[in-house]
Amino acid sequence: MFDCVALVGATGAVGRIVLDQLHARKFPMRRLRLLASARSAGTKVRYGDEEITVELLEPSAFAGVDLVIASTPDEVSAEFAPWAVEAGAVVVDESGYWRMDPKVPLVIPEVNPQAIENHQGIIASPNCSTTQMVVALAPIHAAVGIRRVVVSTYQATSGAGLAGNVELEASVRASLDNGSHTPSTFQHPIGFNLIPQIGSEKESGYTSEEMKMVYETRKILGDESIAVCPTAVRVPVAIGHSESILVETKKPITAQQARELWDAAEGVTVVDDLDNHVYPMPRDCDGRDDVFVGRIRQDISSESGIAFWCVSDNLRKGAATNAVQIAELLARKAVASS
Ligand code: 2RA
Repeated sequence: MFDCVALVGATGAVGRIVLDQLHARKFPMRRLRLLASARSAGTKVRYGDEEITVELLEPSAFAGVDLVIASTPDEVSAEFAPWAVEAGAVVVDESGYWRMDPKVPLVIPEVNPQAIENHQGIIASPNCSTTQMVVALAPIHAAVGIRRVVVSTYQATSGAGLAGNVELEASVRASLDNGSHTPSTFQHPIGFNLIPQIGSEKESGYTSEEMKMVYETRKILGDESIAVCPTAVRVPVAIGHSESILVETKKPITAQQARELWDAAEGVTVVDDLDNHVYPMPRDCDGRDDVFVGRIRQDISSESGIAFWCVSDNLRKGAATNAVQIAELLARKAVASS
């Protein structure tokens, strides 16, 4: 049982779901505090039957806090996480700032829970597009080894926060009314459109979002030899990232064997009956915590590969749920060592 947990970023799209999850999963804590920038400090936020007033995020705010769960932009995390660690708290961080720091474990509880053992105060939760892919890849990698992954993403507008969904709605309405809407969150109008750019150019023509899928996948699976070729695309869907994934394996594997591995895997639900038009779709995965796989088939273009379709609620398993599950691992570890 934690004496005091602080949630940083409680008023954002992910923070709201972290609050719901802490309550729904009866997270073991005596007190919850909410911290945010001056813009949100003073706001009242509902937590179950309580109303909690958001306090200002400043160094002294972490006195007496055991655990921090944070969903903030990278630059905010860069500043506040050291304050929290200095005050003796453990930080579960959803931003991108700490993920590739060699001293920071990057954790998906179903995949590499053991990595939390080596934390030095900060534990990072992966990017949403990486998390769902790696949950699906992990059982295949453990069984037959993965050589290469080719992935195209279809990412929901909520990946860009509440502003992304406001912009989706405004853009769709403007298109229907034959009007125009000037985008501010995305590079182009997102209504009735697809935008093959998420993030900024990072290296060799790949974006920052795409390179996260390369580096984070290798770190979580603990295998620097895995080759990943990603294309990240923003689509006019509010919630639920989808991914078309082709995996080249070291040893051959049949579609049936892959299906059996996923059936047995924690956190994965197989939804796969093409004859009856059954496969995962964002509408059906919205509000659910699992990673859904379907359209499972052998790669007809190579000797050893599997192609599949993977969908998950980007705000849940892609962010809030994964962070709360990491916090639950820490809670179990604290009980085991007391
Ligand atoms: C996005 N992956 O969808 C990002 C959010 N972390 O924009």
